[in-house]
Amino acid sequence: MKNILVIGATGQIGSELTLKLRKHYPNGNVVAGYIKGAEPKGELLESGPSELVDITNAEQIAAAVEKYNIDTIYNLAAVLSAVAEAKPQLAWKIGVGGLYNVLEVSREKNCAVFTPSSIGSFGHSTPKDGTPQDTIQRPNTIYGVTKVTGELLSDYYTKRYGIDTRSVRFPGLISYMTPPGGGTTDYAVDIYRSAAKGEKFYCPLKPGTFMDMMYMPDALRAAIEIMEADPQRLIHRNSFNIAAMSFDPEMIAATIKEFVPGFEMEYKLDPLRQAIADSWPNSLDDSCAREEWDWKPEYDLKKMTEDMLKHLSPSAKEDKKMEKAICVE
Ligand code: AKB
Repeated sequence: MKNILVIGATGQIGSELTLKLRKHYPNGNVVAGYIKGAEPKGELLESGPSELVDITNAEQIAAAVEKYNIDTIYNLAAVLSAVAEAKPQLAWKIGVGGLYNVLEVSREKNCAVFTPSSIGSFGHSTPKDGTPQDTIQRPNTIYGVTKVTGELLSDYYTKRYGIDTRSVRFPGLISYMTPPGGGTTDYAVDIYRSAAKGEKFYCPLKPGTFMDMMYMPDALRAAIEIMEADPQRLIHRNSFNIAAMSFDPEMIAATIKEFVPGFEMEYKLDPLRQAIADSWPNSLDDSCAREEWDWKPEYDLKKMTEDMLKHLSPSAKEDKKMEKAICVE
């Protein structure tokens, strides 16, 4: 039996991962940890327990772990890259102080811990193409600094205290259920929302800005598979490069046009996001994840585009409303 606490359960990853974990471990408790102002709603609220768990409050984490006999914590609390530049102190408090609280509770209560890292953990001095698993990590964003610190701190707790910590470096994540907030890669979500509404998209990044991206179903699978991986096979832990596709704004726009021929995009650059994107790799080499725990993505740009547009189309939204109406009758 698995008892899991998801911290940050109402965010872009958490809202989908919590539901997937509940289906994946039907005999366990998967607790949705949320903060004030971001309470779970709908299926997330109804399909399992939820608890107020602010990652900056170690007592709240410990109380939830105790109450539900938690053995695994998914730590998804983070301030994403662009917002973190406006609030560096908060980014550190949540990204590093919060992780420290999670690791300390896990040391006391013997929990396994998953904390995502990011392509943002790299910087200008990192090889840009086919970025290796083990390479230079000197990011110049506070988000990146918190991610590298998190990788090192997690590895330290494994070596020093035997805590089972594991992680993947997520690319930009693309999903339709819950919008992301404050990231540099978020344009690749916003573009689909504009296309589905028949609106022109104003792209904040310039042509030729390549970054790794991944569709949410692959990201969720990665988060579960890494935690289920045979520890004997793991040479690395914090954190594994994972990749699915790399594209620039021109490529995603062209792929959308295959499905929405009238789609239009214009460039309206955001200098902060451009500077961050320029410091990140173009594409990661994920061969260690493939070798050590059989990582393999299922979605490429075309398959993801088709699925995103299907779910965001006005008719899909109407179908969902109908389903809800039928459920409450
Ligand atoms: C961001 O853009 O900040 C995130 C990330 C790549 O970690 N999506």
